Amino acid sequence: MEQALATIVKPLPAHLFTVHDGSAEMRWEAMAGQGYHTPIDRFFVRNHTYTPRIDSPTWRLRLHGAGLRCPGEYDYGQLRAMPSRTIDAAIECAGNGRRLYATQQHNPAPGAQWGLGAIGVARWRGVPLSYLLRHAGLRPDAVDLLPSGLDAPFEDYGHVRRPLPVDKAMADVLVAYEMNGRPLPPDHGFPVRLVVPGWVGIASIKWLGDIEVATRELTSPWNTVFYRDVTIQPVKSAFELAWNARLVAGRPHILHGRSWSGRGRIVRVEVSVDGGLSWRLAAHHGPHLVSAWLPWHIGWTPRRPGPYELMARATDETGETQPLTTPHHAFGYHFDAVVRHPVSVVHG
Ligand SMILES: Nc1nc2c(c(=O)[nH]1)N[C@H]1C(S)=C(S)[C@@H](COP(=O)(O)O)O[C@H]1N2
Ligand SMILES: [Mo]
Repeated sequence: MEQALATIVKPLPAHLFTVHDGSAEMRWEAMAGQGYHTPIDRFFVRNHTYTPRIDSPTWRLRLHGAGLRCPGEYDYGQLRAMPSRTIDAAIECAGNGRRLYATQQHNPAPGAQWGLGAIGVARWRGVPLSYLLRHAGLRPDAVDLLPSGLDAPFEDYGHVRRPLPVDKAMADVLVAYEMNGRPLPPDHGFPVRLVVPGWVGIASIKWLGDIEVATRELTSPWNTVFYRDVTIQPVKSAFELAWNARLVAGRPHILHGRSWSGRGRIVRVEVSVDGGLSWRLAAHHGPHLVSAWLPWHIGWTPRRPGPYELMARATDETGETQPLTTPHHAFGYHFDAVVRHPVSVVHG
């Protein structure tokens, strides 16, 4: 539990999480048998420094900059009294799957060696950012926002902050204060975070303290040094199984998984149990939401014991399909290739 003391507040039991430096990845087997949403006790945490403890009665959200006619401050009660919206949306780190550049493409990328567990889907409730911006008198010549976090500055780069174009801000971004029906937990941004559907996780600034609204394009180290040229999350899939899971030969199994894309709904998922020689369509179940994931399943009765590689390949509504290999990325972002998930089939 020492690492939890250092950076993350919630418990990080080894059957739910793998810890990387100050961050914690969900184990995919922890989604087996769960409902549509990722429970908070297993939702991944990505912190640049550590989870701050913020006191909601004294907290304020400051809106300022040349793009607003009525800059000002909002307290927690004011935000909670405004019209709210609820959305089911994924938050996924741009570096999710980074380890696979090394293990599957023999070309490691530096950074936290996430497997596929740096994603979660939650039910978020809060104030539409569009409502708040109109309330603060958004000017027609506003171009970019700069939402900034209240966590400790990261190295010499200052507070975690990343420009957000006004068009996206007005489209579907939420200033969220609830996650899965409860106040945001400290690790996920209490009292308030942004939820930016479909975009790289860094856009969803936690522990929101202020938003500058500018009439020119803005930059920060989080779009010039880190997470440069990554915006919308590509299509990916995962099995709800442990890495190297053991399955008994000669018995019917139902393989469960989920697929998602920042570009839109998933329309097709194919599964191969023979290293990609043949593919079968998986069956869909559960909601089919634009900013979240599609749960699916497929039957499999492995006949012979031995090592196998399970593969799942999804296609989204824009026609984008997961490739078998993906171009290398120096920072290890956007690993979207079909993942070869090893399992061992054992005698019953
Ligand atoms: N203020 C602040 N916001 C932040 C971060 C951070 O370290 N500080 N990490 C970002 C990154 S890189 C990701 S992937 C998501 C992770 O959200 P989660 O920890 O709630 O899963 O939060 C983003 N928002
Ligand atoms: Mo991230």
